[in-house]
Amino acid sequence: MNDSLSSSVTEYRQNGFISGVPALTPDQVSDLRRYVEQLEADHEAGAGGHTLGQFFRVNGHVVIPRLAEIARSPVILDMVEALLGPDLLVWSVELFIKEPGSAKTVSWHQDITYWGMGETDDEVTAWIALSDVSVEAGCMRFIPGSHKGGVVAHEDTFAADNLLSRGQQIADVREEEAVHGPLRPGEMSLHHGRCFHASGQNRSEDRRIGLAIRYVTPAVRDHAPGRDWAMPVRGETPSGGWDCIAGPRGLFHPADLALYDRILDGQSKTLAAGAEGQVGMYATTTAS
Ligand SMILES: O=C(O)CCC(=O)C(=O)O
Repeated sequence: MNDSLSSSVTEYRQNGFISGVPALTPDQVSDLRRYVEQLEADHEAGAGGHTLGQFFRVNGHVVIPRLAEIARSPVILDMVEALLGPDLLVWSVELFIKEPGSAKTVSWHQDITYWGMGETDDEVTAWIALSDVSVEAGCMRFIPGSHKGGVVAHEDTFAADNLLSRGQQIADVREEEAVHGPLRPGEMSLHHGRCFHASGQNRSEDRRIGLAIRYVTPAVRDHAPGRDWAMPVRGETPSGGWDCIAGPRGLFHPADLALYDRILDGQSKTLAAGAEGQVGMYATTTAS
């Protein structure tokens, strides 16, 4: 591992996040943004009974080839491998979009609270900026070191302007310790599944667009309940635990849409078990 990678790993272990890591070139990022916005123009109604917003909300990599392809980018995988080891799978790909001037925010939360993965260290989110994600545009804020404790209590607020569909939030956060993670287009941050994080309103004049890729290792399924699905992207394909998927056959291919529904159904059951009967995390949300 080179020096810069190894100091990023040290920082991640200490703080539970790192920010400002190069992920996509200027050409790649403008190409990807154009692609996402063309999808919005051409396929807003979605497919297979789901809106495009639903596919953006969770598991977009199952039905949108381009999102699966980005999750296989060697530059991103090299960073993730340094954090999680050589065997990697993609659990979900999601878009977090805040329109200019919109009131949407994300409350303080820990990602893995409802994911049926226990308190694992073997999950990380790579969040890639497709626009200028400045403080003004509502970049993420993190509480350094918060991943070192367990999963804490969250309450569901179902607040209309919260991009998390149950509006789950941690009641007791020492906001004064928060660190902003602004990103230029093409940069990424990586955060641990137990790291407290949140984001504010987009007060800039451009859309604020982030692509979140959730990576896991085979070990996440060792003691996890129910079934779960993931797409192997590097190293050994697990022989058990995960239901492995290959990636989309084409944009909104009927077989992938059927798989999407099976995954949503299975994951909802896991979420229900992990959340003591509360479901609905994967309901379609509007991100404007
Ligand atoms: O985009 C945001 O502001 C929040 C994203 C987030 O919570 C996540 O990727 O886990």
